[in-house]
Amino acid sequence: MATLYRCTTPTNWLCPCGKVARALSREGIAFAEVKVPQRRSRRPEVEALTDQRRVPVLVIDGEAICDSRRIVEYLDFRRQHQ
Ligand SMILES: N[C@@H](CCC(=O)N[C@@H](CS)C(=O)NCC(=O)O)C(=O)O
Repeated sequence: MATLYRCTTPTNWLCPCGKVARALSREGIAFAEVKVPQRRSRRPEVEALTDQRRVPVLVIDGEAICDSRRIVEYLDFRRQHQ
C-alpha cells in the first residue's frame, strides 16, 4: 500500500497533489492519503521523510519521493519495469 502526503485542496484538479492522486488512480495503485496542514511549519512528518516540507510526497516501495514531476516519472518507470 502506498501513502500520499498531500495538501488539503479538496479536488484532484488544481494542484500537484491532485496530479499525483490522479496518476496513482490511473496506474491502479491503492493508496492511503494523509492530509497535511497548509502551513509548512506544521508538517514535521513530511520533513522527517524527505528533509523538505512541500507536498506531494509519496511513500511507495520503501521509498519516500517528493515533487510531483519526480513522482509521476517514478510511476512511469515502475510500470515499464513491472
Ligand atoms: N514543484 C512542486 C510544488 C509543490 C507544491 O507547491 N506543493 C504545495 C501543495 S500542492 C505546497 O506544499 N505548498 C506549501 C508551501 O509551498 O508553502 C511539485 O510539483 O510537487
